[in-house]
This record gives sequence, structure tokens and C-alpha cells, in this order.
Amino acid sequence: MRRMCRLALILFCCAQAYTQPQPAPPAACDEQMVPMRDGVRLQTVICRPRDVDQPLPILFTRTPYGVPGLQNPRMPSFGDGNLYIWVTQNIRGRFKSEGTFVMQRSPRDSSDPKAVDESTDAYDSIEWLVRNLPKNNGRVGMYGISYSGWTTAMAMLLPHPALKAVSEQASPADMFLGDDFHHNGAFRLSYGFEYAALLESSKEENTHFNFDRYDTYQWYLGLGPLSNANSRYFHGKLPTWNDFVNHPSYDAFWKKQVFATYFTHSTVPNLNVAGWWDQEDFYGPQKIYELMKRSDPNDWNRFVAGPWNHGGWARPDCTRLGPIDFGRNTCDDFRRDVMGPWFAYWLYGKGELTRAEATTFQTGSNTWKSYEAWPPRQGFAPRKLYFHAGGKLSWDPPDAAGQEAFDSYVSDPANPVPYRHRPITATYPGPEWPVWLLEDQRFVEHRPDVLSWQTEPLADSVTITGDIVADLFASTTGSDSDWVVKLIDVYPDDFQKQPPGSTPGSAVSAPEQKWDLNGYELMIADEVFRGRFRSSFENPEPITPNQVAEYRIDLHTNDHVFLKGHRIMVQVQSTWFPLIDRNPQKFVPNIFEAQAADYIKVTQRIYRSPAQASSIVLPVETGPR
Ligand code: PG9
Repeated sequence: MRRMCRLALILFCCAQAYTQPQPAPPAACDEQMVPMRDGVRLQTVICRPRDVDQPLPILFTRTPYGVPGLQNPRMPSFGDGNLYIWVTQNIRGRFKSEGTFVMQRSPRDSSDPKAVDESTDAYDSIEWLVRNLPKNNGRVGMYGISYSGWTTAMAMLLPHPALKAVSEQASPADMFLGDDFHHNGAFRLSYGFEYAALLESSKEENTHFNFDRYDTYQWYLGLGPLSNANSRYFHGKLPTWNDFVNHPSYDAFWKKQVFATYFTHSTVPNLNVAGWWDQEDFYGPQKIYELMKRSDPNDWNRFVAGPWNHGGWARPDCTRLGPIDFGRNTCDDFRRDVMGPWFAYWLYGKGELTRAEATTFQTGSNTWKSYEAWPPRQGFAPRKLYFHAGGKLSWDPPDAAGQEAFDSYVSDPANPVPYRHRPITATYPGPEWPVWLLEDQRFVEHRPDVLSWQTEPLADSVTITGDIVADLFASTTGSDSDWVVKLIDVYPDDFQKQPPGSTPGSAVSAPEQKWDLNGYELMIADEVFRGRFRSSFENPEPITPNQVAEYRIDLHTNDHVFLKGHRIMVQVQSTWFPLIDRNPQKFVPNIFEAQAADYIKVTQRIYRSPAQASSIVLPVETGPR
């Protein structure tokens, strides 16, 4: 396996520290081994702005990816002049931190006084920090993105009294239902494989798996059945891969990690942050916010979402993502108007907590919006866009003339649909992975195993704000199957008056010239559902071949305007490789143990008759809120 390269380092460091266009305040850093209740010591870097005498609050992040170096550290800055002592800690078993690393260590049995977990480690660290750091004001905030967002969420299960506020950002909430490792039970092969190798090949570093093919589509296809991963490469040595193999359904192993299992009520003010194009943990922050809101008598939870990929809001400039220009640096907006005031209020007692319950950047209109709830309770109503013959999508339900109507395709695991255009480079260090959700979906539209339905060009803009659900009526000739649904904004053919290269002498290399947005198919929402779990995630069952079943697939919340002249499109397919492992399409008890012969070609049907009217249900704006 290959050592971590510089680019990936930048990626992970970005996920920890808020970078900023303006110079960071000069800081002095020092490393401490902070003792936990069981004697294990955790590597902790503490940075304090130089020449500042006043007591400062502490901002604390816990990560598995490595603490920053002591020289020229990048201090967090929200651009509001408020200073913090910045503390970053490696969790157990990573780098110089003692103890054993456990991927998403499950919360401890609280009746065992000796048991430890991420919440006791956060508690013990905060206790040590407030007692030992000179000139701290006794107030601690925690924040972090993704894994560090999750350690932040875990700290809320045993909040230290000095922990005054947190910001959980892109934390996974459930690794079987919606985050990094599975979606609706479908295994996220490339991510699961490469991430297990990244974290568990070595304690001292992040290690990239050494692919011997540039195009990992080809490599994963060559891997064959998943059982070859251990026999050829991991040899049973990666605990996380073994857990995937041993827990193919939603059993106690997965439920033990799930935040919902332990959450009882909101204990600390929490700013939940999500990115609309988060390629890793989009479900998590929405779910955690939803759960915490169920018992939040002090109204301590807020929700923020913007046009960002995974952790993108920590980057210096977020004016664009992939080809899309949002017209303003939305990360600066977020730091200055949301995150800065959040910690200033709770850790400094400055300002007022005036921010709305939910603050989202509405794409399409490219404006910030505020809502009284998330998803909003007023001003939006679910409306169905129905599938019709000839690839049409319409607000009108199918009529009786279309009885028994369906569209059909053959899904072949030997020739799966690539999830992004080939060559598919390794997940890390990228740089394609972080922006793949914004790829132009025309690259697969012509495939016979990808079905598309679209509206006419819209006479008026359509605003959708809230939860999107696909309601599929589908059958397969097999006994297991995946259903992938993508909601797409199709740009008009004349969107860009001057597409790249059309102007004599135009500089094709200028960033704004690189992308051809004419007719672009931009994915707004997407999800996969593994058919064996349609009745229960705990007890998978074969699908009855050729029998129509209804699949209601949650595409999660969004805030987007399909502008006048654009079209709304839905695509359906049954493979998405190697993002999702290939479903053999023949039911086997454990797909991780399937044999090559179990992988079969099947014929899929998507129904659009009055009784079995497949549709996408959109939260359409109905009027003033
Ligand atoms: N998405 C990453 C992750 C979080 C938690 C568990 C496993 C992976 C991350 O970016 O940290």
C-alpha cells in the first residue's frame, strides 16, 4: 500500500481546520499527551494566539487523521476577530495516541465504570484542558467535519459542564442506512474498501491502497466477488473489512454505532451543517438534526446547508463547485454569518442568537434562505411528477390507456454503469472524487441500462424545498436488485451564450471557460435502495421474480430552483459501479460470500400505469410562507 501523499494530507487537514483568505493570527503550539481515565494518553496539539493575555475559550476537535504540525499551524478564523485556543487531538490508536483504534467505536456500557468510548475521551480531555491550559475562560466548543463531526456528536452523550456549544458537521449518523459505508443496505464498495485500507493498514499514517490499475472501475471489476478482497489483499487483517463481511444486514453491530440508539434529549447547543453535494455524509447531519429536534426544549439545535461537497465549507473559496458558479463565496458567508456568531455567542457571550432555525443556500436562485423548521412546515407541499411513455415526466398522472405500461432495461453485473466517467481514479487523493456528484449525467444517458424521463422546458421556475421521495413500481426477473434514482436539473441547450471554444481566441483554460454547461445534466438528489431490504433492513428477503413491488426511496432534503427553461429529469438504473458493489441479482444470504456464478443478468421493468404510477414526489413551493 502506498504512503499518504501530500494532496491527501491537504484534504484531511482541510477537514479539520478552517482555512481563511486572510492571514491567521500568529500562534504558538505545543504538543501534550493528555491522560484519559484508563491511563491511555492521547496526542494533543494546543495552539494559542501569540501575545494575547486575555482568557480565551477553547475550540476542540478530535480526529483520526493526524494532528497539525507545530510549525506555522493554520488557526481557525471566522473572520470576526474573536480568538480561540485551538486544540486538536488524535483519537485512540491513531498516530502517537495510545490505545487501540476502533472504527466508530460504539458507545460504552454505562453501567461499567471502567468502560471508555469517544464520549469519555472527550469528557476527560475537556476536564484536563480547562484545568491545565493557562488563560482559558472555562468555556469549550467542539466542532469537526465528518469523522471529527462524529466525535463531536459523541461528546454530546456525556457532555462536560464546560462544553457550551458544538457544531456537528457532516457527521455520519448511520453507516448502514445512509452514510459512508452503505446506503439503504447497498454497500459502498470503493469507499468502504479504500477507507478501511486508509485507516487500518497502519497506526502511524493514512495509507492509500496501491491499485495496479489507473482506472479503478476496471480494477474492481477484475476483483470479482467480494470474497476475493480478503483472499487476495486484506487477508483478514482489516477489522473494518471483516465487519462488513460479517454484518451484511442491519444487525446489532450496526445499531450499536448509531447515534439514535443513545440519544435521549439535546444536552448542548448544536449547529448541524450539511453540504448539498456531500459525497460521503449527507444523510448524517440531516438525521442528527431531526433526532435532536425531537427533544430540544431549549431550542438548541440549528440546521445549515449550502452548495458544498464533503467539508467544502472549510475551504477558502466556495464561489464554484465543479462547473457550477454560485455567484458568491458561500463559505465566507457561512463563517462570517453563521459559524462565527454561533461560537461568539456561546463561548464569548457576544451578540444574539438571532439565526433562523434553518439556514440554507438555495441553489438555482443562488440565495440564502431562512426557515422556521427543517424541512419547512409551511409554504411547500408534496407534488408528484409521473413517469410517462416516451421518456416524459409530467404532473399529470398516467391515464387508463397506458394500463400495464412500463419501461424496461437489462441490468448486467458484468457491464455495470460507472458512477462517474471513466477512468475512475482512486477515491483518495482524488481530485475527482470530491466533485463527482456534480458530473454531467449525459455521460450515461445513452446507455440502454439507464432510463431517463424528463419534463418539457419549464414555463415557470419550480422551487423545491424539503424532502424528495422516489416512488418506484418495479419488477425484476431476478430475486434481488438495486434501484438507483437520480433527480437531475437539465440546463437549456443555449444556457451559455458562448460555450468553450466557440469564441475565436477564447482562452479554454480559464476556469469559467472549461465547462460546457449547455444542456448540462446536474444531479440535485440521488439514492440507491437494495431490494432485498424492502420489507426489513434486519431480515433481507428474496424478491419474487416478475412481481411488481413498490419502493419508496428517500432522496433526502434539498432546496433548489429548477429555473424557467430548464427541464426536470429522473434517471433510474440498477448498477452504480464501483461506488456500490454489484448486486448479484440472485438472492444469496450474504453478498460478501457470493460466488462468481451467482451474478446474473436480469430484466428490469419500471411501471407507469394508473395503478402502478411511478413518480418522484417533490416538495414544491405553494405560495408565501
Ligand atoms: N467520511 C469520512 C468518515 C467519517 C466517519 C467514519 C468513516 C469515514 C470522513 O471524511 O472522515
